[in-house]
Amino acid sequence: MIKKILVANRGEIAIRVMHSCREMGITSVAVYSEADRNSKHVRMADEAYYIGPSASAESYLVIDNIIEAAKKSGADAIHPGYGFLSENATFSDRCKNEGITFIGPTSEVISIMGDKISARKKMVKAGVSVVPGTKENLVSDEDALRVVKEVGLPVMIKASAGGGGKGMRLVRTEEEIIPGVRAAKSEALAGFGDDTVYVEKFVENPHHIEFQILGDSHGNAVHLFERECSVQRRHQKVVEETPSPIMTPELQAKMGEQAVMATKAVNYVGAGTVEFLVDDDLNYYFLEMNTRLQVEHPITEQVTGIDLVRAQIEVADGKEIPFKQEDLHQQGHAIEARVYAEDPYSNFMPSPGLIQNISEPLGPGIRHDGYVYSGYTIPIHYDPMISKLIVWGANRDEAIDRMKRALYSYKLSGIKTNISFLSRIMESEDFAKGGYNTNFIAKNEDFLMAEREIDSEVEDMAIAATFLAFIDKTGIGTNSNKEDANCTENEWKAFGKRRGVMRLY
Ligand code: MV4
Repeated sequence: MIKKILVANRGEIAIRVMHSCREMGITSVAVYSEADRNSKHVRMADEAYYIGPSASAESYLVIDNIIEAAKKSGADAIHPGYGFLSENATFSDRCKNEGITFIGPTSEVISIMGDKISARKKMVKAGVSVVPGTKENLVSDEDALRVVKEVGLPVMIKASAGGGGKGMRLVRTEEEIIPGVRAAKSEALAGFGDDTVYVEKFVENPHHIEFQILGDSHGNAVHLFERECSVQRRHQKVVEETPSPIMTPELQAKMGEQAVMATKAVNYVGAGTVEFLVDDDLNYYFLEMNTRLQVEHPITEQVTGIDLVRAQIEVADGKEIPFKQEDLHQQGHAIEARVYAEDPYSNFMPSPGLIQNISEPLGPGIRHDGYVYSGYTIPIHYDPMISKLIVWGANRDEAIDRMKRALYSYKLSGIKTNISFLSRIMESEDFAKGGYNTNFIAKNEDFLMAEREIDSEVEDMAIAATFLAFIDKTGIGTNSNKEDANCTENEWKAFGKRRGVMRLY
């Protein structure tokens, strides 16, 4: 029986995992790097172990250090969260050899799915619809020309060791084939130390729709419906929702069945995600399988009522999935918006630093999975995601309205965030209509980039409040500091913006 879990991660996901541990009466163990001494996941855990310098490569990615902490603490299981070592076959294997339960699939399954050619082969054999293309590695230029002709232009050249958009090349014309394959190969070699590439038919304007799956060690597998993840920027998801606005009962039944087939084909034990591309005619194609808990898992939890981390722990502990497919239903609608410490108006440059004040949204249907607090300094070393704002509504319109309210009341000062950009997504017509695809952000760039107009009355009040705060803080404009008495309104505004006072509305 699992009694003590080491969480080999940081930030919001470490905290999320610990919430389930606490509810299950399981002792939690945190690990932390130098930069994370004051992080919330360390305070929240029952125990914490230092694992090295701030750089992930010297701490969260060092298998020996994590195993050493697990041994010292007497943890009987390790939850890897997402990112870091979560899809590392060597780590899964090492845990097993050390007698520690890895909360995730076996190293064999991670390896199969990590190699995109082998994943495609496995899925074809299991009867899953994959993107038309080849199974083989392209070695020579002749290979490339022949195979691309077979598949038919346009095509995507992809790195077998890649995934998530890394090492991809779009080829539209015959002249581009050889340079495209060569470029993809050298990119793959530089990025992954492996120049194996394959060809897929290019799916125009696809929707990215993924299915949550769960498998146990007794041969059971279920899906927990889909997540629409087409709102992405540079292969980084920004907003996800479930159900997908383009889903139909028929399509859901077919894709869900395929996701379960994929799960059973590899005897998958744990929570995972089967990604599909879906075109405008609702043709769907297996893309890849993620063998971890995903960032966006909460929207599935909100509409199914299932605690996915609890389920992961139970199946890792050898138990059967405690529900059947026919017991699962989607109730209402959930949306997640990822809040990043970045400046959308300066090319989304990361903006780590001191959070002067955070006041997060509350109220019915709102879930906030975060880890930062007022006075916390976001380290430069890790992902700039601050939190995930998840809303639930009885239907899609209610969920969108709720997300707007949540975003408008989210106050975060000291650093730049993408909160106003997220608000614009919620306000956009294309999002409201719901038929958007992976081109959504590019297509709506002008609208999304226009900063929210601030209601002028509220702005006046904010300026007045800011002015008072400015005087209070600096003494400028008072008798004690006559010299600066003529400071301008813009200065107050700038001061207010830095303090987050302009976000009062
Ligand atoms: C594709 C594709 C079109 N056709 N494959 C990007 C991320 C990686 N997981 C696969 N990706 C794509 N693969 C074929 N055969 C278009 C994309 C793609 C994309 C996919 C999902 C979400 C956003 C995307 C943005 C650009 C391209």
